[in-house]
Amino acid sequence: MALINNAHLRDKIRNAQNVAVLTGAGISAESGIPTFRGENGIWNKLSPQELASFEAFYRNAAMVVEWYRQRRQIINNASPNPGHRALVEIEKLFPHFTLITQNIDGLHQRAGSHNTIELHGNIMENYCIRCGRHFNITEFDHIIDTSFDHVPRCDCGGLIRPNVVWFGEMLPQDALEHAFQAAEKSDLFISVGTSAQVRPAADLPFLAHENGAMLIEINTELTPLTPLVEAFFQGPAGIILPQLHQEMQEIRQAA
Ligand code: BJW
Ligand code: ZN
Repeated sequence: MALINNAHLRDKIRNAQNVAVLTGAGISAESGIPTFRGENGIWNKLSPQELASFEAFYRNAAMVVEWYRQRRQIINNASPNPGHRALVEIEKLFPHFTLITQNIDGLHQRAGSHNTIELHGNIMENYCIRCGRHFNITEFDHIIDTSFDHVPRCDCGGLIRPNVVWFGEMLPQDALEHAFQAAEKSDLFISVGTSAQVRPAADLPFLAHENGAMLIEINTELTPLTPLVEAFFQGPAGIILPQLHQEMQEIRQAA
């Protein structure tokens, strides 16, 4: 059965020049990376404030870096899934395409997406909070393993932290500006696998809508965004996105 059976949406897809996509943890779920919230979410078991905040890191750096090390291992062993790969193909159908991700796993880039904005950083990067020096994973792991208390410290004495955005922290300015511009300019905005609760990322589809974009949402569950969208495709991103790509391609080729 066809996904796109709405004439307005077909027209929009046929004529769209600017497409923006926002992804969240749900797109990587089928790669075996746990989501945050929801049935199999990691925060059903662990409180976010205890782990994804600067206060938590400052209080118990060893625990927080160990949590990130475990997640890094899961991500290293994971591969992009058909959902990530379909977005690589969808990118080729439109003159201007921006992929905005909240994920820190780098799977979009590994799949081959080009114009990608990482709003919440990348788990593979680490830096010293005092002097700003960056450390690659090998250096970082070596520092943790040789530290007497498993707390990673730079030569300058500063703590070394993952380059991710915790609650209460500003998002990278450049990434955020580009994301807002892409959302504002978009004719079509696709939200994939995000609970649409964490701001400012969650504001992007609303901004796109206010500026005339048509919204598509792909999620296994309804979210606060669902009432606003033109089309809600309920199901796993790894199944829906390849089908959406197929149908978008047919519509664009017929144009
Ligand atoms: C599938 C699927 C499948 C499953 N296929 N779908 C205004 C009001 C109130 C509070 C705030 C506000 N503005 C800002 C705040 C505070 C806060 C916030 O938004 N809080 C809300 C929770 C209320 N925001 C911030 O603090 C942000 N900073 C900020 O605003 O700075 C300015 C400021 C400073 C000081 C004071 C006030 C403002 C920063 C947010 C940083 C978020 N960081 C994290 C951790 C990153 C590092 C790490 O990974 O460890 O980012 S939190 C976590 O949530 C992570 C994610 O990127 C983010 C979003 O989660 P996401 O991707 O949506 O995942 P889930 O798990 O929630 O959802 C998965 C979805 O997939 C579900 O819907 C499933 O159904 C679906 N799904 N399988 C398709 N196969
Ligand atoms: Zn330093």
